[in-house]
Amino acid sequence: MTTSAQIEELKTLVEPGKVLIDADSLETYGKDWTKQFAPAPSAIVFPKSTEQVQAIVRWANQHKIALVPSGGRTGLSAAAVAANGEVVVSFDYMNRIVEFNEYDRTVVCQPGVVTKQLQLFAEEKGLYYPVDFASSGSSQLGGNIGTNAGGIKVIRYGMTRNWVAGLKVVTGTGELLELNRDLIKNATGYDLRQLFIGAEGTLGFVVEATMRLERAPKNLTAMVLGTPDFDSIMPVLHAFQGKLDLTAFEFFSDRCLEKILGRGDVPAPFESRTPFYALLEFEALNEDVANEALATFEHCVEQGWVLDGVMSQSEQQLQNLWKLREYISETISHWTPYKNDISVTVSQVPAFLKDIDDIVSVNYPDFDVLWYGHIGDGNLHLNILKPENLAKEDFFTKCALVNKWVFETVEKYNGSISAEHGVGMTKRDYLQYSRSAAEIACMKAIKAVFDPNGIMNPGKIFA
Ligand code: S2G
Ligand code: ZN
Repeated sequence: MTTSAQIEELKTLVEPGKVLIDADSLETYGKDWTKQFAPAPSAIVFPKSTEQVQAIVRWANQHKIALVPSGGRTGLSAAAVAANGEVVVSFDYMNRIVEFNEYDRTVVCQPGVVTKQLQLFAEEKGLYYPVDFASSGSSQLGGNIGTNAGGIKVIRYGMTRNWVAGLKVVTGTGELLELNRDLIKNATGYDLRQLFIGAEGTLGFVVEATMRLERAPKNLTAMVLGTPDFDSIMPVLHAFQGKLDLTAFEFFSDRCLEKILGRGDVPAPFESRTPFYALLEFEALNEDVANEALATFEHCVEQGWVLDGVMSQSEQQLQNLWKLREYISETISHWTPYKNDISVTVSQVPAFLKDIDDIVSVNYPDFDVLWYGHIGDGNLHLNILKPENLAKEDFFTKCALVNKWVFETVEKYNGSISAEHGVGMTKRDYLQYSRSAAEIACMKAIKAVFDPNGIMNPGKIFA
């Protein structure tokens, strides 16, 4: 635990009032969206500059005090949870968009810039920041980079790492590294920038990021298609991918739709109900593209892969169709769900999902299993709602077994135990299901290079 003398010293490194130790602040800033770990930091510090971050890291090295980076606190792997007396470094006051480069189509941002803030800034410039997900209204770029956030547009635009042109990080020794210098081409050895993206703050803290922007998509149009079973979704994906340049291909089960319609604020996509739904999106650049989409829809109906469907005819309808998918996570959070975020190669998705569905339904037939996710990039979100009559502890004990079955199945399919939410604390004990011992040894060697005293978000990714 940090001593009061050390806290007093910490206060001298930042502006007045930028170190908090009251119970509410410790509770609020010591956690993220996971619920398994009790937040217990010793202090929250709010730097306003790179120099202050460097001073904090040097102070932490001197006293061997662990630091936990904190952004929007929307993480789902407990990577931003401080459960062991660490000092939380919040980037809330490093939240400026510093510079826009029209010709480079890049924006220099501080880590505390909210994802939605960058998206809106890009729109004002007639451009587009294409990494999007349900929590973009409160997540921060520093956390998006730390997790290598993915979301709903990965099938066309890739993950956060595809959009980082340059990165300034403060390493675990307090050194400032300026990585890649915003260059498009730079063949001068290891691309160290990529090491810090997805490292969950365990190698260093992002203090500035130059983000690339894309041309704005035109006339985005969505379709929701009802399918008779899960296996029909992949031929639908294949059919549409062969004809259209998709910007998204998502799926969700009818149980998810049931929960969404129960909200009362989102209209059903169409009259009928089907076991599964695909939501796809494309740019209807002209009449031909829209007709191609309709022809492909007809083909899928003829093949029996699709039973019903709708295409958005307006921006409002586009938004309403997206709400069916984007509201799922927040809506079902009321049932304290067991959550998992896994991925396999797209071709293996049907067999993989069937294996897991069979295991869970055989062992726990009364479990309410909800499937949804970014099936176009092989990323599935398995959620199990806690049965009313089952105590939370008993439910999560049973779900620990589900975890084991899920990760054993992931290993069998050479998949990832964490597709986009990161490892944090929730999955650090299962890393071996997706990474070899040799890989883990290399990661630990890299950690030792950048954080020799092990003060940068310790206990995340690996214990
Ligand atoms: C999604 C959000 C978090 C979750 O909706 O795509 O990544 O798993 C998720 O509910
Ligand atoms: Zn997701």
